[in-house]
Amino acid sequence: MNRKALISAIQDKKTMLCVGLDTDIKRIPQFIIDHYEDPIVEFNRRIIAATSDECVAYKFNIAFYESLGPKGWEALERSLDLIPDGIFTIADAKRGDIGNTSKLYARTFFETYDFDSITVSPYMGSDSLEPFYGYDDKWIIILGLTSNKGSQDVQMQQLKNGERVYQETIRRCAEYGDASNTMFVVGATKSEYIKEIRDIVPDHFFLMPGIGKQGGDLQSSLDNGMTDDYGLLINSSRGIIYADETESFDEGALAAAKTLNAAIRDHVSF
Ligand code: OMP
Repeated sequence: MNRKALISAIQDKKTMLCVGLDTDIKRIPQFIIDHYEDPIVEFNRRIIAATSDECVAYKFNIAFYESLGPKGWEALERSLDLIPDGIFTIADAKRGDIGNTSKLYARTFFETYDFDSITVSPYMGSDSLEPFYGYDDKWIIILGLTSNKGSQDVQMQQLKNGERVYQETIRRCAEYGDASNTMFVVGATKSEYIKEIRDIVPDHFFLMPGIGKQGGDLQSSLDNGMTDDYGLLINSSRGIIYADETESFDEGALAAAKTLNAAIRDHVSF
């Protein structure tokens, strides 16, 4: 999906919500486990059917699928096929390796599986990300300032030039591609830093996880991160897909998505 289509989807649906399909076999209601051959696919099918009018993106955290071995990869493929056209898809795989290996990661998620985007770690530098750029209308989502506590350990460290590691990382990585094929992960739990990151990369989309279970602040994330083109994908995973763990979990997910969208629309005019 290209940038224009993504922006149009946000405008049409009046939301920048991304639903995270972090589908944990241990949290799937028992009746799904008992009655369906592939409980992950059935759970995702119901969540997608309930929420697809309420979001512009789905993010598959690959760990939840690959941890199940071949059945997990099959469930990933079948679930990806269930995403309606016009919705942006993210392989949250956080890959990155020497170029020769990254080429294969790119092939996995952009060819074997037809995702619109992949999350990548910038730690190994430009040659590790370069192979992901060889595709039309595909996106690279680079870890910028992550939502977790451990982001202090390296990302927040100060360099000799006075910049923090995450600032230097974002500045450099912005040069590998451009705002039509590159996004940055910026945690919603880091709202005090979002404005300065926005100053470094005024046009790039940010993928913002951390709303909901991690305690990120929606209002300040929107206030500090939005651009004239919206510029944000706001992710919520557990807060939506496990909002209700009963048999009517899909209705619970829809209600949670609507609540989040109402909060977004309170602050954004589409
Ligand atoms: P919830 O906390 O359940 O909404 O899930 C957050 C999702 O975003 C998980 O799939 C995380 O792996 C992912 N994530 C973060 O939580 N923090 C980050 O800094 C980056 C990501 C990510 O790249 O998506």
